[in-house]
Amino acid sequence: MRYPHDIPSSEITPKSLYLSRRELIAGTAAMLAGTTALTGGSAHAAPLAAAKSPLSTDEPQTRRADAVSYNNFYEFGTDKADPEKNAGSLKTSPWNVKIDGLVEKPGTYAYDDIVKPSGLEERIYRLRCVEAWSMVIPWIGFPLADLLKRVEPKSNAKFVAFETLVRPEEMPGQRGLLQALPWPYVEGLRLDEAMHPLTILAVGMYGETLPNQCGAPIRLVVPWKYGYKSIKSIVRISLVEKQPPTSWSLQNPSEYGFFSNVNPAVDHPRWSQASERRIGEGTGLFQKRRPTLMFNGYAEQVASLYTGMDLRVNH
Ligand SMILES: Nc1nc2c(c(=O)[nH]1)N[C@H]1C(S)=C(S)[C@@H](COP(=O)(O)O)O[C@H]1N2
Ligand SMILES: [Mo]
Repeated sequence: MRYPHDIPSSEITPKSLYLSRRELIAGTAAMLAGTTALTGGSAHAAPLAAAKSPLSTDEPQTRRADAVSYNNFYEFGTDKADPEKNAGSLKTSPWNVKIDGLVEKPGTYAYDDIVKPSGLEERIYRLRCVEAWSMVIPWIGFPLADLLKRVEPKSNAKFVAFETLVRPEEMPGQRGLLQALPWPYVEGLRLDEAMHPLTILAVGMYGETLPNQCGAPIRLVVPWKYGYKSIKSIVRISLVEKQPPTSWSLQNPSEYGFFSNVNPAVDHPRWSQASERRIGEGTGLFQKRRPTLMFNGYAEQVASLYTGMDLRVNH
């Protein structure tokens, strides 16, 4: 069978069509209620203050309404509209993250103990999905390196493994017979990638805490890699010696490599990765495509991590 990830973007309903429909509905509902529409499984979205980071892109931002209604979060269903519909059931408080493996200070850390010691920053980053769409999102978070330094990786730690929550009672995509992925959703980075200043743990976007469908309460954002590396709703971070398994390469090893760096020269086996459509930019016949940039435009900052590697082999 085919999952949404297997479908080239040309086959996917133009976002603009269904978005205009649902915004019409949301807008009408809000008008009737006399309130502003702040929708989206985000019952608990609260304002979040953050300093502006100079590491941001100055490209125009994707509209919030688009960023919170067109999501990949298979724990809540495989359709782009499913996470917004279904993620309201996720309980994000209390939230603990287990940090274990090759660290001097392993433990189960409460959300506040992880987030509070770091100053939050707003970082406007591009997120580029392997399905060849992209968005520009004002994330709020802090460098993953800050957290890793606090738990003191041992010298034999070479990779960082991440895990998402497994809670079928709250995650409809984890129930039933036909499941899109093995759970938990897992991802990994090489330690130097994890320590890179562009790699952040995000706890908010658009000046508020993360809506559930975007990975509340804490998710990874690695802007030079395809979107699936940016694992959501993290409950475990392990420092390990060997390259850890990752969900998409478990599901389809021939199509998804470990590194997953955005690379216009390496096609997905069934479609090109040379160009992308920016969500919200032109619609239908007027849909624009823009050329995809090596490392999603972050080559200057990250290319040196891969010196001497053949990025076609290590894709
Ligand atoms: N736990 C979990 N994390 C996940 C996913 C998922 O299905 N489950 N999907 C990934 C994919 S394929 C993409 S493109 C991004 C999408 O992030 P967004 O919905 O905030 O745009 O989340 C990634 N993180
Ligand atoms: Mo994706």
